[in-house]
Amino acid sequence: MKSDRAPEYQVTRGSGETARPAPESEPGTRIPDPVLSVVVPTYNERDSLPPLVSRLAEACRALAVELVIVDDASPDGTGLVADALANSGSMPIAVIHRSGKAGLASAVLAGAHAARGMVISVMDSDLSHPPELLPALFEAIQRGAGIAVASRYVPGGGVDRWPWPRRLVSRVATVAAQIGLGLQVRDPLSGFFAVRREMLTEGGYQGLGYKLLVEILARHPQARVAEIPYRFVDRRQGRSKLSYGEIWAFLRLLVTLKVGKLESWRVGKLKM
Ligand SMILES: Nc1nc2c(ncn2[C@@H]2O[C@H](COP(=O)(O)OP(=O)(O)OP(=O)(O)O)[C@@H](O)[C@H]2O)c(=O)[nH]1
Ligand SMILES: [Mg+2]
Repeated sequence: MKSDRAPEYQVTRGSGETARPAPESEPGTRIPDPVLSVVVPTYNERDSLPPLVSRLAEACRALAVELVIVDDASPDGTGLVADALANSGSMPIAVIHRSGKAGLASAVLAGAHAARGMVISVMDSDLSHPPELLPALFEAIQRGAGIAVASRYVPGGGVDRWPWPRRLVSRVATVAAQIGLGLQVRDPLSGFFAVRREMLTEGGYQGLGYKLLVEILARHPQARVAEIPYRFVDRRQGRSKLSYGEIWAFLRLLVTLKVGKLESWRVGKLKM
């Protein structure tokens, strides 16, 4: 799916928009626009979303942050839970309701278009990604990194409670992306990262499957990448949405990006 056509969705912004005073604001002053937008795609994550929001609000107390939840009409009612959280006022939350399951990468791109922060962080809603790392990702961008990756595969990082076949698939896919696209990054398949907003709203993304970071890295080979270690925790609630279809989408994405890379190299040579 090409993601630069106008997405069909409905955005609701909860009362939390005005409920929490921003850090350093005078009592009674208007909450400033968020500097960090955290985009969280959800599909059947009813039980993990409330604890994620509490941990995220606590971890980001010192930042002007908004949460953008992108729900694809989850049959378990996650969208209603998201609306209730937005109206609870615990933090600024926007909820995007799409009409059906359309994939994680396209959900992130839809969230980025609705986000108002100058920095966008992306994370899963199943508590595999610790929200306590968000300030460090944000700071890495503030210090000049183009892309800040929460990385399982740098010293200090790792994966908890994954069976060996899952570890193997992750490692093989990582090496395929590194060799196939010439990426130096140790964890190019991470689903937990931060970038400047323009990097996600510039248009032309394939938005295929799960691995949006691979596409961002391939499109921005000159970007300075900071990798920050974290331990991925396997989900305890809900079920994985990773399917053979997603693996197939990943392979298609790699081939598309590789062909695009060869094409731009060929065009560059012809011009010389
Ligand atoms: N909006 C939306 N969210 C999705 C879609 N597919 C997956 N997600 C969300 O994307 C995140 C990652 O999906 P997961 O199923 O956790 O994938 P995973 O982390 O590779 O697999 P496990 O953690 O092992 O279950 C979760 O927050 C999902 O709810 C989708 O089609 N649309
Ligand atoms: Mg997960």
